[in-house]
Amino acid sequence: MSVINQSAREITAKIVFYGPGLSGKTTSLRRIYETIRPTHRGEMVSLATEGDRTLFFDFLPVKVERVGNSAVRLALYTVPGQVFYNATRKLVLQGVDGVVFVADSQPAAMDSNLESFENLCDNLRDMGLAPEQMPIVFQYNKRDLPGVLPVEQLRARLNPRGLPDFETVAEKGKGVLDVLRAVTKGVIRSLKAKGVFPSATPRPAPVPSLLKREEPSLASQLEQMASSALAAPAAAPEPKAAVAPDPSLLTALVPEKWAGEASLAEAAYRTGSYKQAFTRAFNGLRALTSSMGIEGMSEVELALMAGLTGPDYSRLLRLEKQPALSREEAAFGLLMFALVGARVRS
Ligand SMILES: Nc1nc2c(ncn2[C@@H]2O[C@H](COP(=O)(O)OP(=O)(O)OP(=O)(O)O)[C@@H](O)[C@H]2O)c(=O)[nH]1
Ligand SMILES: [Mg+2]
Repeated sequence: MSVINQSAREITAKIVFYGPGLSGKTTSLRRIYETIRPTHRGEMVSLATEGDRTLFFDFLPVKVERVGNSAVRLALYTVPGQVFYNATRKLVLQGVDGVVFVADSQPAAMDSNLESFENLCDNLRDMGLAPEQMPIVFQYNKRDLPGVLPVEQLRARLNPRGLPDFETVAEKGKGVLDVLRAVTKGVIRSLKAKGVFPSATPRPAPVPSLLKREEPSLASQLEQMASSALAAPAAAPEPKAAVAPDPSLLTALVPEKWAGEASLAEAAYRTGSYKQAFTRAFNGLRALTSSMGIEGMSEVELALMAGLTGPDYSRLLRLEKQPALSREEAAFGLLMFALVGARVRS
C-alpha cells in the first residue's frame, strides 16, 4: 500500500521483486542500486542472507518521478525465492503496489517459475488483492546463458495476458532499468486510478500514519516528550537501574513487564544520554517481540509481525551500530518501542 505524506506531497509506492530461488531478484536490485545516481537512491539493505540466498528480504529506496505536485518514491523489495519461505514472502508482500516477476529463462527452471507465479497469485488473493488488478511486469532473466527458452515460450506459459515483459541479463545490468521504468509507470497509473495522488489544495497535516491507530492523545504525548527533552541539561549522570517506573509515555504504553526498561530508556532520553536511551528501547523492543513466542520466527519477522515496517527495522539495526546518536535518532528508537508495546498490549 502506498504511504502518502500529504504535507510534503510525497508518495511512497512499494514494489516487490518476486520469483523462484536464484532467478536473479537480488542481482537485479543490486544493479539498480549501482546504476541510479546516489542523489536518487538510499542505501541498499540486505536482511539475512546465506551465501547468495536471501532469507528475509533486500530493500532499496529510490526517488524517481514527479507526478503533478507530488514526488514519487519507490520502496523496492525482494522476497526469498526458496519454496519454504512463504511466510516471509507474505510479510514482504504486505502493502504491495506493484510486482516485478523475475523468471529464470533456463528450461529446467520453467516448473519453478510457474509454481512461484501461482504462489504469488495465491498470496495476493489471501491478502484480499486480485492478481488481475495488480501492476505486474515480467523480467525474463539470464538471457546470456546458452540454451535458454525462446521468449515466446516463456510469454505463452507465464504471461498469457500479455503484460509488459522484458529480456534481461541482471548480472550485467542489461534491461533492469527498463523493467523498473515499466513497473513504475504501471504503479503510477494504478494509483491515479485509485485517486491516491493528493489534490492541489493543501490539507491540514494529518497525525503521522504510524500513530493513526493509537489513541488520539499519543501524538501530543510524543510532542510533550520531545519538548521536555529540549529543556533537559546536556550532560547528566546515568540513570540507575533502581529508578522507579513513572507514569510517563513509554511506561504507559508498553506492557507492565517492560515498564522498568521503558522508564529507564525515557530517563536516559530526558537527560541527553541518547545512545543509552536507544539501546534500552531497542533491547526492550526485542524482549517484547521475542515474548510473542511464535516458534520458528526470526527476530526480524517478529518485529514485522508486531507492526514495524521493513525500513523502520533496518533503520533500528543501523542505529544500533552507531557509536553516538542524535536526539532524533534516540526518539525514533523510543517511538518504535512505544509502537510495538502498544500493539502487544492491546
Ligand atoms: N548468467 C547469469 N547469471 C545470473 C543472472 N542474474 C543473476 N545471476 C546469478 O544467479 C545467481 C542467483 O542470483 P540472485 O540474484 O542471488 O537470485 P535470487 O533470485 O535473489 O535468489 P533467492 O534470494 O534465493 O530467491 C547468482 O549467482 C547470480 O550471479 C543473469 O542475468 N545471468
Ligand atoms: Mg535473493
